[in-house]
Amino acid sequence: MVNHTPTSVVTIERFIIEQERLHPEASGDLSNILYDLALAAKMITNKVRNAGLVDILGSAQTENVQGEIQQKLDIFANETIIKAMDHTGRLCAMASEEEEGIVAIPREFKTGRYLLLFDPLDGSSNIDVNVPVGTIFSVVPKITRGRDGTLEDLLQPGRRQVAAGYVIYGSATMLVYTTGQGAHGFTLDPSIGEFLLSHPNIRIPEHGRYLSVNDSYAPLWCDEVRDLMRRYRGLDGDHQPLSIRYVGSLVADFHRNLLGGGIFAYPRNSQTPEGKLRLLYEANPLAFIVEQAGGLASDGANRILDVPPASLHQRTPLYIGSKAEVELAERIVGETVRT
Ligand code: P6P
Repeated sequence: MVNHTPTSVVTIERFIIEQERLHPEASGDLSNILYDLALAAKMITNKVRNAGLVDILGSAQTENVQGEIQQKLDIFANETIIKAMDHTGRLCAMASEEEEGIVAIPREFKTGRYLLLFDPLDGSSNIDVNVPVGTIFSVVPKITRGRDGTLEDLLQPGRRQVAAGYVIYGSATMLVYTTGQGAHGFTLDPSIGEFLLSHPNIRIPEHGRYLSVNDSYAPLWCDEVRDLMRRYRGLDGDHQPLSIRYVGSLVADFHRNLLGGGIFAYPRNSQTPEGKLRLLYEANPLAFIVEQAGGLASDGANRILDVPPASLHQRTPLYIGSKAEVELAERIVGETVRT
């Protein structure tokens, strides 16, 4: 007989408060940013779930409706986060994958001493085939004077993040975040509308099980990257072959590897010489989380969290996950990048 009674019910709000108590000097602003993000995640969850339904209803006009829904979903998620965050007095600016420039705090609202950078709905093209998608967020402190956040405040290396996390809208909705005291996962219980602690102190296995990479780019990779992928597959006779798992949704691939051990690789290639994924609101937040879980994140030569940003939507190659596999990538690929 399986006992379904939860051992202990810890809501994300209670967990955040307990984490805050570890820092008597804390003002509570960062905690409130996390609460507000959890609220936005619940609102986006609701819309993402419905989109699937409407999609079926809208199958007569598959192309238009689907296109609009995808665009609506991206825009809905973007607007939901902005509206949840812009009036709280905790932020002095935001940056979004959906917005070209800085998202300023309206003049009528107080500003605070943090900035939020986010990808509101990564992988939204997967919605119409019911593949998990995700929201990714990063929080950095204001380092300039004056009311408003500036580009200088936003362009800080990942090491300066004070919080980071993601929401995965999968078979369940989960929120995983860190404030530098470990990485913790919460699962949304839709019956009560609460995120409950389900994965405290996540640790990523040192050696991976999975390899997440889009092989179709192999002809565009340099020889060193192809050599690295052969080693991940055990074709060099020295390494245990990794199982291939590639969903094509960064948050879904990252989350599986975080819990089960593995490496997600999106190398630079001749079509995307800077890489595809974004440094500030995709690689940096996931790198903060994976390092807190005992893993690593690299661009092939430098740790992601040390890369100095030059622009808001800067792209980067990304090798992220279990320590052993990222270190192998740096050994094999790093020389090319450095020379
Ligand atoms: P490719 C989705 O479009 C995304 O930004 C990430 O979520 C995902 O990991 C990647 O692109 C997939 O890219 O080139 O393999 O289709």
